[in-house]
Amino acid sequence: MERTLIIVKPDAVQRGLTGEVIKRFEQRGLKIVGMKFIHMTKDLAQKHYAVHEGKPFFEGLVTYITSAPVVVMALEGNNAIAAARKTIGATRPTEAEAGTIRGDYGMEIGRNLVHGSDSVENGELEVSNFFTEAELFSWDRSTDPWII
Ligand code: RTP
Ligand code: MG
Repeated sequence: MERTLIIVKPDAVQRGLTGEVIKRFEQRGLKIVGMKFIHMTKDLAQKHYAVHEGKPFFEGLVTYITSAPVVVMALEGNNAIAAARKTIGATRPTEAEAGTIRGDYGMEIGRNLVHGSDSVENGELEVSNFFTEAELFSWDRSTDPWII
């Protein structure tokens, strides 16, 4: 069972799209195992996006993601990484398919609404960077046998 870290980025929160974004993951069948509303510190943002350090967009990316509160979620499911990234759409919203979050609501690469982990390893690492064990919950969707 994979875990992915989702961030509902500041632009999505400020545009009132938080519920819409959460709804899409929930309806897809991904299970919420952790969720909270936080204002990311610069340290956490630099750690989260460390792989992009030194790139021309890095400073702007850190400024954007720390500019206002975000919703962070740990989602669980079979192939959760790939499923979430399909639901999110391509990094550049103008290249994202209609029907994806970025394809339906985005226009700018620097304001692309949502983050999802890009590998199983990064999913585990990112979830542990944002959540303590006590903030993560294991629970059964016993009323719905169709989604595992
Ligand atoms: P994310 O990590 O935020 O989920 O996005 P991603 O995997 O689709 O894209 P990634 O390559 O990891 O880039 C991280 C974020 O950096 C910004 N970016 N700007 N101006 C540019 O060329 C550029 N490239 C990337 C985007 O906001 C992207 O989400
Ligand atoms: Mg990424």
